[in-house]
Amino acid sequence: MRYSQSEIEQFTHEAITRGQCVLRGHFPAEKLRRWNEEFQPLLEAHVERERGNENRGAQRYYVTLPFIEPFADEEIFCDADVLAIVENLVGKDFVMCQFATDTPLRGSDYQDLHRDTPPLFPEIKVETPSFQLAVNFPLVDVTEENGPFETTYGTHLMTKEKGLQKIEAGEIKLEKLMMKTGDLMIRDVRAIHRGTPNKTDVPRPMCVVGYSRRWLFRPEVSIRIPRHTWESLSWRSKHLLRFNPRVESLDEVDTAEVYQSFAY
Ligand SMILES: O=C(O)CCC(=O)C(=O)O
Repeated sequence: MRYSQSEIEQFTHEAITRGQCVLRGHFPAEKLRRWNEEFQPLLEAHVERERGNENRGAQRYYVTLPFIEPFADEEIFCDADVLAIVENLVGKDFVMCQFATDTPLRGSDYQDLHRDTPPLFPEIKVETPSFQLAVNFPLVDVTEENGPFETTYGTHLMTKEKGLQKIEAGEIKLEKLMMKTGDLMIRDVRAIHRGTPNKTDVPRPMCVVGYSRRWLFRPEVSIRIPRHTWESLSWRSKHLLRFNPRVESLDEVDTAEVYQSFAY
């Protein structure tokens, strides 16, 4: 591990109180640049297939990553520091439920402010500790121009209405997150956020690895694991991925995105 126990606790504290923490320069940037090259044809094919479906906003695409090389890489989704913080936040035996990308292209716009999940108990208007996390990392450097993720601190702990009121009143600020390739963010997906416009000709893919409490089922984001990938995984990865469907090969799988309703 790169971080000491007390540093892991600091990151955990930050994520609990602010809704997110950022680990700078944690993943190998060169590897992620190779991912970006491999990702471009997948993005192009997806844009072609989904033409006319702009449910996340104009020129903004959600693409699930195939769970094969180079993406099915334990150095990324099974990173010891990340998993230690994730376990502190969502408990022992948590699961990995999502492995995808969000990419704004030129022509994208500001999204509405949103969360990625509803609260667990909307009836009582009280937010619980974390139950659903996203680990986000970009495949290119994020700048002012190419659509930085905009987020707010502390809004995961209040109702969405309260959070929006505080943002409106200027009591809580929207913060643009500049991230270099290799930086990663661990966030509670209830923190109110939005995508911003990419004003360049270069796509800005942001990977998202989702981790949930062990009892939470999110059918819209399952990861299909080809048998030969499954057989190569460590015990720890198999445990993380234990509830995801296994398939003989990805050729037989319908790759149409079913994760359409994304904003709460
Ligand atoms: O990657 C981004 O810029 C944010 C996208 C987002 O929040 C979403 O589509 O739910």
